[in-house]
Amino acid sequence: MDNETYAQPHHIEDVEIQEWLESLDSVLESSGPEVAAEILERLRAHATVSGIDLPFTANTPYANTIPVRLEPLFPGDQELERRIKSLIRWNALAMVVRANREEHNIGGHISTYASAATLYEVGFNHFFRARTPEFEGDTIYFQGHAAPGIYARAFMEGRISAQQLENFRRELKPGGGLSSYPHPWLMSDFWEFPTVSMGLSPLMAIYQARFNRYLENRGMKPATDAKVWAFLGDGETDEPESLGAITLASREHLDNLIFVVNCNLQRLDGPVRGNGQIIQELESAFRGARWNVIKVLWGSEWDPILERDTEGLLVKRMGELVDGEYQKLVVSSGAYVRQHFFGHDERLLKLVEPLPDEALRRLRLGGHDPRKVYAAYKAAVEHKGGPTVILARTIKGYGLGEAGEGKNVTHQQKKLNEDELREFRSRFGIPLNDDDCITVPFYRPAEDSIELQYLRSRREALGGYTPKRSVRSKPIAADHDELFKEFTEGSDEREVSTTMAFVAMLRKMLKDPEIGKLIVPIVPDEARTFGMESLFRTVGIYASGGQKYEPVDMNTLLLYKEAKDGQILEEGITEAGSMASFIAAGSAYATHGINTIPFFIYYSMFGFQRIGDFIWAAADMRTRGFLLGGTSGRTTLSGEGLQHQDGNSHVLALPVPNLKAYDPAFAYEIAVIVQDGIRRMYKDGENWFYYITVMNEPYAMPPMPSGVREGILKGMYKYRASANKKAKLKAQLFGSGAILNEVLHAQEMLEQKYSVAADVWSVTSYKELYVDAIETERWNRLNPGEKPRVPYVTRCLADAPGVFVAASDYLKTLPNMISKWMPRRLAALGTDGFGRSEGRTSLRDFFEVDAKFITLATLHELSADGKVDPKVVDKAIEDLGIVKTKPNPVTS
Ligand SMILES: Cc1ncc(C[n+]2csc(CCOP(=O)(O)OP(=O)(O)O)c2C)c(N)n1
Ligand SMILES: [Mg+2]
Repeated sequence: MDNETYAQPHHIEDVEIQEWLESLDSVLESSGPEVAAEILERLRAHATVSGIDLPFTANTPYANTIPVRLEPLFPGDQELERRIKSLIRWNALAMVVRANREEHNIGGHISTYASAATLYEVGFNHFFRARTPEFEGDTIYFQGHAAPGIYARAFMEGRISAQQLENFRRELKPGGGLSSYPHPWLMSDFWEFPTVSMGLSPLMAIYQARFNRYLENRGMKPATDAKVWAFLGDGETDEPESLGAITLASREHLDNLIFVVNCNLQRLDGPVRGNGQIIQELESAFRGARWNVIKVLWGSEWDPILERDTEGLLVKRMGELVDGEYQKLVVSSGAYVRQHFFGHDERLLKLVEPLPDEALRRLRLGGHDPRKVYAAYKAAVEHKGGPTVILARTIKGYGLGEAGEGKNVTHQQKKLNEDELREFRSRFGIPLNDDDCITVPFYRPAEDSIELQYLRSRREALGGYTPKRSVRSKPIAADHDELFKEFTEGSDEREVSTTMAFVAMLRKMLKDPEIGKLIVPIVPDEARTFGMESLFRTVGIYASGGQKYEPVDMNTLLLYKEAKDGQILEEGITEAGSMASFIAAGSAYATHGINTIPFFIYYSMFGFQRIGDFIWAAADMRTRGFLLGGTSGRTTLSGEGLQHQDGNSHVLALPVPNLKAYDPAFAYEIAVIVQDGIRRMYKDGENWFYYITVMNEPYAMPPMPSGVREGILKGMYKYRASANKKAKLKAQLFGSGAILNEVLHAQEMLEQKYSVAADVWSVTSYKELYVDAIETERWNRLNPGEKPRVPYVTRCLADAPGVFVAASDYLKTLPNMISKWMPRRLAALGTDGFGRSEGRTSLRDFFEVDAKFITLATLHELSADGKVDPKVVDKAIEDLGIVKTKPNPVTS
């Protein structure tokens, strides 16, 4: 656009503008908003064809979206609600101040809830419906840093004791305390959703809302008008995950989804957009994504002033300020506001002439006005066809006065001095005298007070208290031995990969009368990579609107079939979105009382490494299900190079406490792990979830030897003992995943060429072995008088002769971390380093994990024990064709 010509219009006569505005008003009055909108649309079209270059804007003016005349009556007792809210504010503040008096630096946040109190209280009193046996209830993601306010309300409700409040952030105190933020792992009958790692909850909420529809469209739960509410910070929206999936929400017409962004214009360090306007920026992003956007910027006190502004000057002025200026204005005196905001234009000054300075100071923002917030929420829950976002303007640290209201330091404010406490007390009318108030006691009115009666009656009307988490599903009944039996029988020399074996298992599970319906296959655009495309036809891809086109491959067996009741969640290229679906499906046993069993299969490198924080949140949430790391193994996935070839994920799986991680080599191992996993999670109700790596290297799957089931689950078992009982030289070789075949090959070489009798162990899980060992060690430490227990790995190897050599497709640290519990020294081979784009054989040579290197390592260990002459080892290097000067894979 040519700025010169557009931004500097000819002088427009005020009277001319006035005429246009008046005629629009009269159309609005006589014919209503639709006709007015139609006229504006036509004007716009006319302007365009007449050569007027109107700039694109996805924004509306800096004003409330809902005009006063469309505001509904506030149905509650506003005064009583204000009093209740004030007490909650006090208790939320008290818990943080007390905790920090008790223990310096224990932390906690006052200012987030201070800004959001009205946003929550209007929700609690009028909108948030609890889960009941009859109604699934609304699903609410509370802003993590607002947790003190949510606890303070639960205290008023009588659900949390004063002692628990006292022990906020000190969970280990006698009688228990409260976790810093929403953590279902720590408070499993209270919190449902972990939200404090910012950006995760908005994305999880979107996929949760979509999953609710999935359950409905698949006939697994009745359709209801239950909502998913997600409360976010405005600073939080800078996380790419926050806005990353908003087009999915509109594309899926998720009118069961409401975002409330607490726009206090501040984050931790300072303003979110000091030099811009975060609200307008968010509005255009959400409108562009076809969300219903409701701005709640100005409180009721502004309405009469706006009404006097017949020329639209005030709204124009409101849109001119950058957030940094607003941050200052909202905490300034009335005189300052008059001079710096209204003083800009004589006509604006005139608008507020009748108001004293004090009244100007008290002009509230929309997010602090229950009537405005109520109107927005009502419009949001009634909106049809798509998601709604409410952009509510608030002040960070509202009510903290000198202690931090609107100040850049407010996020970190945890202590108030005596004057500040008294001031806060007076401002919110807390019935505490000057002396009492500085001890910051928790305050709960009498059980029969009108405040508590009102609060209870509101919650009763909405079905009970929330948040509240409970496990509502019934355990599944069967063990499904028959289903998994086939996979323990071997593939009869037919070469298949563990991925193919898993997919065959999945196909069979999908047909099972009990669990078939419960299975939720999730793929981020990788179904073909894993050979799952036949499932498209058999169970269909979920498409909420059904398939609106004839697929190009209609006449083939493997057509791309989408259906309203399709079972596969084909998420497209979003591991984060797929993980959010996994979380929704894997926690449905609690959220919905439905035992959905998610199987999320993905390129393993893009799992823990890319979306590790979602996996951590899934763990916190007690999510159940199976993560399948496909195309795994740094040397097994060939050709793809360093960004795809995964030798890391089993190490990254270590920190997640309730995750079982397996690197199986054979189909029967997968069958045993999956069957046992389903039993533990869905029959016995244990809080685990599973990570299983599957590979794309085809080889014959052997039948399951007898007596190995327990070993598979515990992490290791002897797969093949040496047939040579007479050999003097002995070794124990440990292999995992596809590298087990290299180990088996080395076993032969060692026996045939070097007369070493080696036993081969399949190590299915270093993590299981490690966890067992550290637990055993701990038990022994705490029970010094008792007979010491022996870790499983030590027991396995108690009588195992010879040297120990381990090889896997992952970092060497995996075998090394259990070596201290082995009776003797261990040599560990693994795939530390970046790697190369290469074929499998070359990669295994490069990383030194193939049969040659396993043989070499074994001979070297024997030589270190004085059992083999070093010259033999040197000769072996030559015979095996190992190049000593080859690059070091760890550093090259
Ligand atoms: C992923 C992540 N990064 C950083 C933080 C640390 N942190 C906690 S609160 C906060 C500022 C929050 O600002 P905003 O989202 O605007 O919320 P407000 O408190 O202003 O409502 C930051 C940076 C976090 N919790 N999560
Ligand atoms: Mg903020």
